[in-house]
Amino acid sequence: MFVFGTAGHIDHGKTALIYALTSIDTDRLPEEKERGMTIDLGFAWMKLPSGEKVGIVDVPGHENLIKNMIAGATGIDAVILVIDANEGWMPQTEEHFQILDLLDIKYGIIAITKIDLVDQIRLNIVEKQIKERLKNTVLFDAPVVKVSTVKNIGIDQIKSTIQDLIPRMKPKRDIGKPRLSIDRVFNIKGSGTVVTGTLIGGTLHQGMEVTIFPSYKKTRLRSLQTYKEKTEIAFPGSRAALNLVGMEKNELHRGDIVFGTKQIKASKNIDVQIQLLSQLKKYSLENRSEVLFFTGTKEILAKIFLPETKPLQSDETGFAQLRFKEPLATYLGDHFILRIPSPPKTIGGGLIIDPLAHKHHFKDRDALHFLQKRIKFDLRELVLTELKKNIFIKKDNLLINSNYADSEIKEAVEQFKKQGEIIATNSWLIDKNYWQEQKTIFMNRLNREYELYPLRAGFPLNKFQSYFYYLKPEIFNNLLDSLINTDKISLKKGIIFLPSREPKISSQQKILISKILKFLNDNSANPPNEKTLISQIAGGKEIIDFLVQEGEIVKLSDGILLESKNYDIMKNKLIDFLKINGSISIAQVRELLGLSRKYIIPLLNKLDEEKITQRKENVRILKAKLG
Ligand SMILES: Nc1nc2c(ncn2[C@@H]2O[C@H](COP(=O)(O)OP(=O)(O)OP(=O)(O)O)[C@@H](O)[C@H]2O)c(=O)[nH]1
Ligand SMILES: [Mg+2]
Repeated sequence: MFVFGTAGHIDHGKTALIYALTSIDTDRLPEEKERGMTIDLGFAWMKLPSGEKVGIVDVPGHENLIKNMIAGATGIDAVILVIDANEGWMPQTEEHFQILDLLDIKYGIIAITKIDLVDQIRLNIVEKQIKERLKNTVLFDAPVVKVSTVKNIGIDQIKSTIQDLIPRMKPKRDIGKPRLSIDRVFNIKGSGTVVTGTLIGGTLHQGMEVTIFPSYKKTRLRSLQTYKEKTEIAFPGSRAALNLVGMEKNELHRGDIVFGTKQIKASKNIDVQIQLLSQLKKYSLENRSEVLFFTGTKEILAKIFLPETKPLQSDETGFAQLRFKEPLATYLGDHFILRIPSPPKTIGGGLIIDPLAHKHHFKDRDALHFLQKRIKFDLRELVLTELKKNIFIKKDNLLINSNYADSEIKEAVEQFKKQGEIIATNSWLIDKNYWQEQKTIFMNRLNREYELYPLRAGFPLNKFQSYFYYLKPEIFNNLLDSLINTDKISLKKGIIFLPSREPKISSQQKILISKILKFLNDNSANPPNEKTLISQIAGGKEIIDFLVQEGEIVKLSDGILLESKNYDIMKNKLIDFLKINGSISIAQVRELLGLSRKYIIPLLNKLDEEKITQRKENVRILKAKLG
């Protein structure tokens, strides 16, 4: 499926040639008829001798209508460059030619028209002139066909030349990401709203759900046509007309995009490489200047940010960030054209290198290195730079706005994973250096905790979860696993510790520990509170904290301390009671445990806190499902 586009100066016979080839008059507007010139894009198609169909986009030649020409030229595979034998190479022949070059249209046919009006000598001169201009360009070897639509000369030859060209052309790829930049919107009585465009990136089929950008409205394809024929499926590279369910004409515009993919990402900043035209006179592209940006069928104002303060000169190539007032959904590798409004002229074009760029000023040299690495469009390099930029990214989002298939991206990622260059969790990909950094931060934090609390064996996991608040839980858990699996840390009962770490307890402290435990044991019916205990045992505070941490003692509200085994005994008695009786009152607790009232409330509160019991009016019932 290929689309050819016309190009050339006003009145050189583009529309007449397309009519001669296809019997379709692409000048359909009344104003076009009246003025005898093409104003907006025209669309036709033809069947080649082989039976294959090709689409044709006819563009206007008038210098004020260049923006329509650009919209028409963006989706084409090959050009029919039309040159009037009488007039030869004219200003818009040149401008169109430059635009085609910037859009990287590699294939074409040169049609010298109106040969009925010139003699052989003139024809030779024009042909020589054209060849001269095409030297060192991709179209130098393009076939030249001399035609007259009036005398029906060369028309069949154009057809056979198109036929011959096709096997040499590279078809548009199907990467499973269909998108169609809208070039026309109209209403068909009885059917509703129809949009047309050149489909790229994937197939569209009848009944499929699509999303319109920038409105993000979802709609369904009621029906599709390619080359005026109803079809169930449209392939990349074909001209397609889409009948959209439930969309009004005024909700859709040229420049909007129909996406067949579910996920659309857009940005107000894109990073690009700009190529300024070599023929620019007295023009340089200043930092922070405003230009007209064209991509797909979209036209929008862009503000330019250059890495250097000095402007970009004619014929120079340079990186830049472009900023827009509204987000654009472009893809890595998409082409664009730049123009200035006054005096109106095309100044250059280029390639999109980062369609989802962060706002930056190139002050950070990394931004420039990033672009330098990507300009080769090597997928492996793109994967690595993308990850480095994002640090971590959802697997499905890696290079989502690119002209690569998911399977190609996955394959590159797999290789890097094997080499340890990329860290992957279930749904995330993480930059290797960043991952290493996080591990170091984790270990430093842990060591710091030991410095602050040398007596503690370890530290609660949730403390670390809050240190790493900026990591997605899935990533944090993977970090943890990775540290555990490499024996850097241990995790037991929600406590993180260094495997090598023994609590540093002096013999002095050991004496204190047994003193405290004995005290608690002796006073189990009348447990002390923390304050009294500390006042009786010098240096007790640190030891009590340590024992609580170690789970040797339990601290109730009001600072009441119980030996853990004592607490467990009471807890089990209560549970057994509740299993049989369903509920327990305070008086029943006192009877069951032989505890005085002042301990009962804190004890029950602790059990509530542990989600073993819960309060119901004046009694406690079991909350936990206990086997
Ligand atoms: N004598 C002669 N006249 C031609 C030939 N082809 C086109 N013309 C005339 O040239 C004029 C312009 O032709 P179009 O086909 O409208 O030119 P165009 O390139 O489409 O013009 P724009 O779309 O406005 O850029 C018309 O009056 C045509 O009849 C030809 O082969 N011989
Ligand atoms: Mg025309």
